[in-house]
Amino acid sequence: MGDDASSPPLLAALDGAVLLLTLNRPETLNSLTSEMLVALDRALEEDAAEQAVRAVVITGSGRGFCSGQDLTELPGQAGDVDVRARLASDYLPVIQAISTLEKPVIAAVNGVAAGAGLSLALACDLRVAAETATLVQAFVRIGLVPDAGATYFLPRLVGLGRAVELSLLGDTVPAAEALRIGLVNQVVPDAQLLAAARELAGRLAAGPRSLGLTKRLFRQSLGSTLAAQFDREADAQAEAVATEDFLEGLAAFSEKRSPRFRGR
Ligand code: T3D
Repeated sequence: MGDDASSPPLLAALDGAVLLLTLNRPETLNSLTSEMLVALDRALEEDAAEQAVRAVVITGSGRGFCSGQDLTELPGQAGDVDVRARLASDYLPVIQAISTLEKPVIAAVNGVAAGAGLSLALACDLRVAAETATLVQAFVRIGLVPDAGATYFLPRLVGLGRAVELSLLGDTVPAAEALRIGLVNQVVPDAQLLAAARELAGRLAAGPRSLGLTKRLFRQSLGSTLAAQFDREADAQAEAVATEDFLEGLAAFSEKRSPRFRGR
């Protein structure tokens, strides 16, 4: 299941202005194969770039969100695979695509997010978790280092001390604890996860073009100085004031009504 034509490794569905991407290898808790990563990259670079799409939700089918790299594809078991090449060719494009897409991307963490599966969730803009979901920096358990952007995003989300602790110990973090330490933004009852993620995505999808510019600014700020950020904010604001959405925002304010943003 998950790898033949009748059951592709990634499902994509458009729900209004929200693109729902479902990792679809439930028998291995949606472990990441090259085929799945290529499909995910294509969906993020092409489908998500469509004008009609204004927010993206990534989730998993079955009881897991994503168990990370498919261990049956690792070197030693599946031939002499070059890990550097695989990370550069399969993982980096996906993580970059999420990060640079100027539309909100939400991870709906329905079950365990482990290893690079957690990295995938960390790269998203917001994380909504089911109350029985768990998150684990699983790399240490098999003698690897955190990868797929985990050492970049994790300390920025939870602080260096907590990031090191989670990565050295590899302990399972329940959803409630993940919420407490800022690893996820929201925890909801399992049965309400997709509805909650869709509602949040729908709200963001109805937002102005400036959401994408805001995302860009925060991404740039991570390695920036205050002075450089002032410049970038000014550039982005110059773009924002030139949008139809800004005019609509002003009109709605003066007419005392809710704005109808169109994402441009
Ligand atoms: O070269 C490179 O690309 C390096 C890059 C590395 C990036 C990484 O992501 S490294 C980390 C890889 N992920 C892991 O190490 C996690 C492995 N999985 C687990 O530790 C556990 O499965 C979980 C903690 C995620 C969940 O545990 P549990 O008890 O809920 O489920 P389970 O019974 O262990 O798993 C269910 C099935 O999924 C099972 O198959 P079976 O026995 O029913 O036939 C299990 O083997 C399979 N599965 C789970 N994770 C993976 C997997 N199969 C392949 N690859 C997996 N990652």
